[in-house]
Amino acid sequence: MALVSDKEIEAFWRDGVVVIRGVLSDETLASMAKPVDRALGSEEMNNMTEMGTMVVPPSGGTVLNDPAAAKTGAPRGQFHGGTDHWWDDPDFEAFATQSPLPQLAAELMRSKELWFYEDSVLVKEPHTEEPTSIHQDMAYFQLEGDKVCTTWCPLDPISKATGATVYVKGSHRWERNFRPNWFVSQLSMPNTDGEEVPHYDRDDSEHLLCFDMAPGDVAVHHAMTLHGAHANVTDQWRRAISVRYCGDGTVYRFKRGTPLKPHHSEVSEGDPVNHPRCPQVWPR
Ligand SMILES: O=C(O)CCC(=O)C(=O)O
Repeated sequence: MALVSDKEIEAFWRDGVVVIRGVLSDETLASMAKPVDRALGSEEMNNMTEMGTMVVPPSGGTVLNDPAAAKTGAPRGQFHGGTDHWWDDPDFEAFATQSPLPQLAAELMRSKELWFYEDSVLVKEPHTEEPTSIHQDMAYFQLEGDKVCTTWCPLDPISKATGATVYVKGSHRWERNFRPNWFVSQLSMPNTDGEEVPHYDRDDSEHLLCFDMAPGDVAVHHAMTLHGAHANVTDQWRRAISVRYCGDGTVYRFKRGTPLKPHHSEVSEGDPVNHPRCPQVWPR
């Protein structure tokens, strides 16, 4: 049975994002609460809040912490982010490969086959001041292709106040490559190629789409869509898992300055994706 309608497929390709309601069951969501907690406690997790204080010295080169940017005062929440938890946590692997997500992504991208690229955990504690910087996922992926997407799966109710994601409508069709940044500052990663990401006011409803979401809803965006998220100004946690997939025609394309995964040394530019670290997940 299809998980998405023709209208939803049309919206995905027109706007570069669509929210599919009620895709994940309560049971599936509950099964990911502990794994997310485990991820938060793991050493692989980055404290994005601290990374937000990073600056590149005017002379270029190594990124430093900017003490002036570290804020003081009332206790504030931290923004945590990490990737590839499935490498050593079977619960993340099951979520990415056995849940409805692969079928959902394949249907929306009209892809006969689908591969799993990466999972990410993105948690904003209560009162996390950092909005997520506007960025383009393709800048971080060592990939090229038109059928590449992110499924953003919140475990908590989402509104603008708790840190809803925002998407620049239709930006996946601009045919423009933007430099990757540090997610919490608009600062581009050093030695990377592309244009600087333009500034957007997150409340700019003329250009940006923003959705209230319930746990179980999934926002799927195209890898070329510019997007970010609001700060979490509430007393609630904002926990989300992103699972990233690629479909028919995707090949490896290495991007200068963008972090590599260990298995990227075993594949070559232009190879179709298909490696044990990028397994086929659809059809099952
Ligand atoms: O969760 C967030 O704050 C941002 C999510 C995002 O940018 C992504 O998963 O690609």
